[in-house]
Amino acid sequence: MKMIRALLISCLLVTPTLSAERPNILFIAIDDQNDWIGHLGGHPMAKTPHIDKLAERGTSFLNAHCQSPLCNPSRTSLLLGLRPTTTGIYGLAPWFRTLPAYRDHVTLPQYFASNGYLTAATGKIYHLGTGGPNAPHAPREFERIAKLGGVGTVPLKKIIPATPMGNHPAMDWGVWPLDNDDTGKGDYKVASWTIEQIKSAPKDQPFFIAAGFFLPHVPCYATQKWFDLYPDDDSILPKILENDREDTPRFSWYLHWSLPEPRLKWIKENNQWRNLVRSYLACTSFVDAQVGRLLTTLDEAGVADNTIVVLWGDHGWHLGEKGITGKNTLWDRGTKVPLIIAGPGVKGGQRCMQPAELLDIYPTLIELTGLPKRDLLEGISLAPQLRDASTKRTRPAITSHNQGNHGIRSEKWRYIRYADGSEELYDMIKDPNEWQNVASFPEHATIIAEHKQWLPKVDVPPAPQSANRILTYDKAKNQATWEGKAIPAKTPIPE
Ligand SMILES: [Ca+2]
Ligand SMILES: [Ca+2]
Repeated sequence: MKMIRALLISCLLVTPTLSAERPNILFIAIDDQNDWIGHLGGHPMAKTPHIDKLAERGTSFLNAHCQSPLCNPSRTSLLLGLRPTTTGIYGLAPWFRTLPAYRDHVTLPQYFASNGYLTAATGKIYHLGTGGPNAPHAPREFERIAKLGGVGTVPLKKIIPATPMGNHPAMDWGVWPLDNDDTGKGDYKVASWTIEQIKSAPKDQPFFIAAGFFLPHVPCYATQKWFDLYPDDDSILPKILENDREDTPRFSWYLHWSLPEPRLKWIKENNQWRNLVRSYLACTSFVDAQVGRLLTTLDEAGVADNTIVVLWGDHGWHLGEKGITGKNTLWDRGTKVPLIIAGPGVKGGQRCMQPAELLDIYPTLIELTGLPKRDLLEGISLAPQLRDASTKRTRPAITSHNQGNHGIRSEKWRYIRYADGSEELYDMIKDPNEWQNVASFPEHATIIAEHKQWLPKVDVPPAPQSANRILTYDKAKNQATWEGKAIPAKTPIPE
């Protein structure tokens, strides 16, 4: 009997981390958030004290990039652990569960649920919030969900003048609501529900709780107090180069050929540039405050030391740079995202300059929590960088926007190759704004050859039912097609 007890005790001692001892995960997504975050330095005036504090106690990746510069494909890639070039999901549709190959694919939260975690989510985690329709009897994306989020209260009519390409209702920004009350905003409610989930989480089970914030996605409305953080003059505008697109290929325009997001020309002519920039920054600061509410709750609930916090944005956003507003580009402004990881197993106060991908989050969380490894994930765990930020990563960050168009971002360079073979190359140390395309300089031939090796080997056409922001290219006919309509070769670029 004694021997059996001794055996039992020794078994217990070597048993891998018991489920209840595994760290919790707080998973925070911010929609359309570029690197205009205080410590990331994308905008010198950006005020995000709570996100910066999170970065201080964790590791922040200053060279992190999405796998696709658009909501649905970026989020699908992160949550499946697969590149858009593998799944063929490049547009706002389809919802991946409608494709037979991914109907039963175990997503990141499902993997944690199947390993003993309580999973809960609200707001925008998937492009369809907390998930879309699942196959009968298939597990949901999260066990507990609340359909909250989005912009929340909106004015009766748009604040800004009618915008080109159909005056889309989302193309709006400014001070709203006027009574300075934030509690009617979708993101405020997302934070409040998440706080309740953290407080009421069982003590004998680890949690994976996800909060998906909508702002600063358009329409970017914020109350006056967030605007007051920023000067109402032109010092707020990002630095741009006039005629910056003179040295970018015509094909670069095809990636955002015809969209409701206004071009810089319209923004300037309608005196909306400063308003848009301030609105975006005001929304960023408001969301930062909601992140702060969540972090305070971790402390108050006594779980901060045993919770891994991951904060990420799904892609960047242009606010006049390269003559446009919005997403759908392969430059840093369109691909670079905040990515911060803090908590057990992560060294604090680190800034990592190594290229990182949102795709890496899935394997990273598996490694940090000690769950069994999963095959077929295309990301690479960031755990080595979370211990020592200077640890080299051989693979650059790769972003794809529809089949054949890829951006390759290494520590020093950005290389872009479009489906028609046209190219861009930027020296990101000397030219961080990507103003001078040096792809045609003979001395860079070796650099281009090195980066070309990383173009995806698997690069499938759009999946069935693909729609919205789909670009295809017929090489034999040299014909590009945007959202089902052929783009005539010499037609002027839409303004
Ligand atoms: Ca987005
Ligand atoms: Ca240029």
